[in-house]
Amino acid sequence: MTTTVIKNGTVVTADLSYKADVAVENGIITEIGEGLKGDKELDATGCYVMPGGIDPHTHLEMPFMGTYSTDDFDSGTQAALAGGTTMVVDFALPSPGQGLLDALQMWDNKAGRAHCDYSYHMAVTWWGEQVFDEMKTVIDTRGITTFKHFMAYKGALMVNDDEMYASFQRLAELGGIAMVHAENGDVVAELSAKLLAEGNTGPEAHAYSRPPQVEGEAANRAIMIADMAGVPLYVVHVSCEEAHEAIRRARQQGKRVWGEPLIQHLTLDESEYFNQDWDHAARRVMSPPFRNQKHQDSLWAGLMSGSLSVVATDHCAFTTDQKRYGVGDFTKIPNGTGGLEDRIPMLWTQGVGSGRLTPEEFVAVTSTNIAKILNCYPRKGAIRVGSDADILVLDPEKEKTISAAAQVSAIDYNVFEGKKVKGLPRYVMTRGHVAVTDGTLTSREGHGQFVERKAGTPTNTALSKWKDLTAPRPVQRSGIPASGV
Ligand code: DUC
Ligand code: ZN
Ligand code: ZN
Ligand code: ZN
Repeated sequence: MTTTVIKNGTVVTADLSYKADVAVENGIITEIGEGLKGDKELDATGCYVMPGGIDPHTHLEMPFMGTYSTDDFDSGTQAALAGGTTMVVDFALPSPGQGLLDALQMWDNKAGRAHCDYSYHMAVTWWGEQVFDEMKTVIDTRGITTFKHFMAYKGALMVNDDEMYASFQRLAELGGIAMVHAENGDVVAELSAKLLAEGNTGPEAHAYSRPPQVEGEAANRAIMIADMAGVPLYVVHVSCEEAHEAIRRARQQGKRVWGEPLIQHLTLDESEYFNQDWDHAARRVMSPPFRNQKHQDSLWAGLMSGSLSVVATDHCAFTTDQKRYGVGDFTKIPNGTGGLEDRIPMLWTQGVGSGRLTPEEFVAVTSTNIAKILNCYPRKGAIRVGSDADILVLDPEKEKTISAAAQVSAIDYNVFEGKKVKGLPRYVMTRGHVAVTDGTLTSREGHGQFVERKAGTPTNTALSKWKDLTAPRPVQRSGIPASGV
């Protein structure tokens, strides 16, 4: 068996930093110490040796808003590795009426191309007895324990409060974790219709249609419903003070609630939508939209104080041509931005480089915290003997200017274009395989493996039988292509 030793670096974990070599054999970290020898040696002099990034929020080749997101498990996971991320967690998304297991089969077919390890969250896009039943199978036999609920995208992905409450209760008894996309979909639909009726058709109207209040309201509501159901809650893409404040308060009260800001919301603001050309603004249309400085400061404060736990990307990349589906009607601009390749360098530069985060805190919010939340620690998110050798060797002196021309992602622009970053991968290792050496990719299609996760202890055993909701409404789900949502 060949042993690879990463030599002369500083190991950084979420707890502490120390000088040591790291030996890897057969995809696993086998020894950490000084003066280790191997068949192959990687020089990490002057570098930090840390757990590879985990991005718990991606949408690869996702059917959405009449098209598919362009980065798939092939290009998306290469982009991840190029940027120091060694595991992604993608959302398996059933079309309304489609079973969970059926949707997972579709995701398995796509994910076979992954260059790095991956897991899934399951989306609950509709509610029915089949979903109730299959939740147990998904958790017990597939090792998927996290279920996301869209409180927005009315008429397509959105679930109502009674459906959400029922689903949360089911998760509580199965030891799962509820996740929410927190935006009040009813209010967004009203605001969007009003803006369009008044002739506001451009991408800047997208931001006006989703003010911070719609997010704050939904985050509060989800937290209260989760509390009543007794389920832990993970709030994705927290973009504003209103949602952060709700999470902060819940945590202070001892509720198991986590918040996930995105690198985009931390580093890009709403000026990207205003007085810009159509393409520039549309390329940055995502939900929630970018906010102002006050909200960005709140998110940074959350990371620094620990009230926000994880930095993700919501990587959902559409080309300019796809964005142009929304010319004349901002509600038809596919929502989503890229970030997989840039999360680590951007957060290192603007977080550690600015002194807001220590290197250890950086490791916590890019890798270790989410590995713990998702119950795959210390296989992932750790530099420990026995852990998977998913390793980022980061050179804090290496610099570049981000540019679409040089990116791995398959789209034709980059929302971070022109940003200078300092702190880039020298080596990236995925389960022992060296996938990046100084910007050169040597990853392999299909190398990625699915990471199963175990459920936690049930948090509420009171309600376990399927029950029809008392007042089922005819929910109109229109305009959904048969292939997706
Ligand atoms: N937001 C986006 O911008 N894209 C994908 C889904 C989402 O919630
Ligand atoms: Zn979302
Ligand atoms: Zn998302
Ligand atoms: Zn190899």
